[in-house]
Amino acid sequence: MKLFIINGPNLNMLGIREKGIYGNQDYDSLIGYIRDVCDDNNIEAEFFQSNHEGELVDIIQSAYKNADGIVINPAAYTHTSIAILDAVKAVMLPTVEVHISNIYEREEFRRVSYVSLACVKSIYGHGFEGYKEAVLFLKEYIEKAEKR
Ligand code: CA2
Repeated sequence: MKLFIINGPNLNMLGIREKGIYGNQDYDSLIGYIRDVCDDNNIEAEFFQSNHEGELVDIIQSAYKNADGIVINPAAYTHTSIAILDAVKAVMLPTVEVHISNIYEREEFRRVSYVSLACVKSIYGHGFEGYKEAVLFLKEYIEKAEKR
């Protein structure tokens, strides 16, 4: 089973500022953490991070025929991007949205998530652990779908 793990703008800046919201671990620690979860569960993972909306659309499109599922934190594009929503709809792969912070307990503008409309699950406010939950959820979801 292969998953694409996609992170959006500014997540490469984790651990540098806003530690109260996103914690003090950096982006490389996040990737290391998810990689360990995937290795322990026999899941192949490919990691992507981009600060550019169109590039994120290209990455999502490239998951078509190259991955069994997607874990995505579109970061600020969560709240604005119909292009990312449409790309996730287009590839028709089970996709889980993850947010490190609880987007429903912050500013009003963060309460809208376009991408959630195309996701089988949304996880928010669980820190890095949310990515683990997303990976394990997708593993079970994809295995169940394969048996049908
Ligand atoms: O909680 C999340 O995971 C977010 O997707 C993170 C985004 C934010 O725009 C979303 O509303 C919620 C921000 C990504 C990281 O931003 C940083 C800002 C300053 C310092 C370090 C990272």
